[in-house]
Amino acid sequence: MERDANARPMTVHLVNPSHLSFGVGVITPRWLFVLAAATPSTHGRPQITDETLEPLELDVVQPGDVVGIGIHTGNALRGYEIGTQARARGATVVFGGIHATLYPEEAHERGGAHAVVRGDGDVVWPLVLDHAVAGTLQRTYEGGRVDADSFLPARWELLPEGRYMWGSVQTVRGCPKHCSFCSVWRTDGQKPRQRGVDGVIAEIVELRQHGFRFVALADDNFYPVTLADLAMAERQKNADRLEQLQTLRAERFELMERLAQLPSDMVFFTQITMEAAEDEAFLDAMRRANIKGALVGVEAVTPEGLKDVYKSFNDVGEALVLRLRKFRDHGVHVLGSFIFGLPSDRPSTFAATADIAERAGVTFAQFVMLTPYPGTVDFEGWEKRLGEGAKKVSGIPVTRHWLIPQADRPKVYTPHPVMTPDEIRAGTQAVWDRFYSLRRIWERSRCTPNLRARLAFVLISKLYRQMYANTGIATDSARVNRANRWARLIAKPCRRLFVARPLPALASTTADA
Ligand code: B12
Ligand code: SF4
Repeated sequence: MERDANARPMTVHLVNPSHLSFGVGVITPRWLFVLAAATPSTHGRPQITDETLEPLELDVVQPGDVVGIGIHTGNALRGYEIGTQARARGATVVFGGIHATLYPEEAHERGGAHAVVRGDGDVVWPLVLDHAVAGTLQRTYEGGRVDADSFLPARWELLPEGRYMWGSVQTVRGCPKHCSFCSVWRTDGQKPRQRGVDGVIAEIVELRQHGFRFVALADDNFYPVTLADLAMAERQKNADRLEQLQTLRAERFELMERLAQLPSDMVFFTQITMEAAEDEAFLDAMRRANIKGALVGVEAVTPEGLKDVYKSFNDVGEALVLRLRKFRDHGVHVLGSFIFGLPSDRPSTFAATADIAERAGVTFAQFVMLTPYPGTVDFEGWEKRLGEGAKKVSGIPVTRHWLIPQADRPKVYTPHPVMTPDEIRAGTQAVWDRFYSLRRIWERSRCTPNLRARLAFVLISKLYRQMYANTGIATDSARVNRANRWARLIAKPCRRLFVARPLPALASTTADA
């Protein structure tokens, strides 16, 4: 049905669901501000709600409004709750994001969706809004994988004042690897879609103008072309491929040169494979560019563990320690990401992993429990194995674990050959406790230049642990609530450590400076 021309103008709401709100957010959820940029001005100023800050006030949603909800697997259930409530208030509900891309029907069945956008929203969103106004909405839209040239810059002027610690700018989407637990290479593709340098720099300059000194480069893999890839193309005498790879690599260096020209108080963080340790020129360019930290997917510290996850390009043992130290030697701090619960893990794996993390000098670490995420090779095998016999919790089969109410949701899903779920959970918790003990944090804080920075380091380490470990691993709700309260309390003072004086007059960098 077409909208009545005399009706009040509709409002476009964009909602990032979360069942936990911390008052302050660590990283800006980029999709909100990209979709805002894709919203034509004829539809007014989009209303943005990030529930990691505060829950959505439903009263703001009026009949005839459009509510766009972006979901990943972990927040899908809360997203469905919002969608159902918004639809009951007479709004048009549209879902998007990785989870809706994988399960569009679920958003219809459980989330009150009028429409679902699969894939990237940058190009297709204006069409969806036009159809919503005209009353001609389709059930599903294929946003596809848009070219890097079509990635929209985020509308940072819509950021709420003083709520986030880090800005986020994506420089490349997609990853050439094929890890078994990861959906990126299947949904975003294995061909790196690398954004032009000017667009990336313009966004970062804008964020610095607003007082953001810390920016997460929200990339899947900041090192999409390895030296081994170049050597292989040369060996195969594949001139086209070689040229393509060389261009991508050259653009990475160009980006880093431009980052290096920005105010020296800026700090960047990215995600990268440990292969970059082979490439000293790249690491040196990262240091000059103030890319001071990177999440490195270590995943496992044994050859069997790496085989489990199809990640044989990683190292183990002493070679692994040396590789990780290489980053640190080049001024790039590592946030090591480790997985527990792999089939080859044994009770001794927990301590062995903690040892390696410490010896390798990683500055931060996260220890996640193997979770079969939809869209991954692991998920498909697991779902098939369990079949109709999958155990049910609250009437929901564990193969749809994201639909189990948060309070009853188990923390471990993949059956393990020798450990019980409780053993895996307790082992993982113990490693978090060990790595983030005050004594160890204090030792690690030596990497900072002065006492003030050391204290800041301690605070941030504690916040990280509360936000990501206790709220995600603990099964007892008292512990989760305590962690949530703690995180709320320390998040505000932590934010102050990240912001800088706004520089409204900051100019962009130039290619030939
Ligand atoms: C940066 C990042 C992070 C950062 C920052 C998160 C943040 N606050 O933004 C950090 C490191 C904190 C993080 C944490 C985690 N992440 Co993460 N993250 C990413 C990453 C690399 C980029 C996200 C991003 O900013 N993209 C840029 C925006 C513009 O793209 P987008 O979000 O996809 O949105 C586009 C479309 O999806 C669509 N769209 C999105 N929403 C909507 C809504 C509507 C209405 C419409 C029309 C369209 C639409 O349009 C957008 C523009 O094209 C993605 C991978 C990826 N390539 O997206 C993983 C990814 C989202 N993360 C993932 C995971 C698993 C996690 C963790 C659970 C990891 C962990 N074990 O701890 C946590 C969860 C934290 C949490 N509770 O949210 C998975 C999600 C898989 C899944 N099925 O849910 C992804 C896909 C990576 C992967 N390995 O598979 N992550
Ligand atoms: S885990 Fe990292 S390296 Fe592996 S496919 Fe995903 S993004 Fe690429």
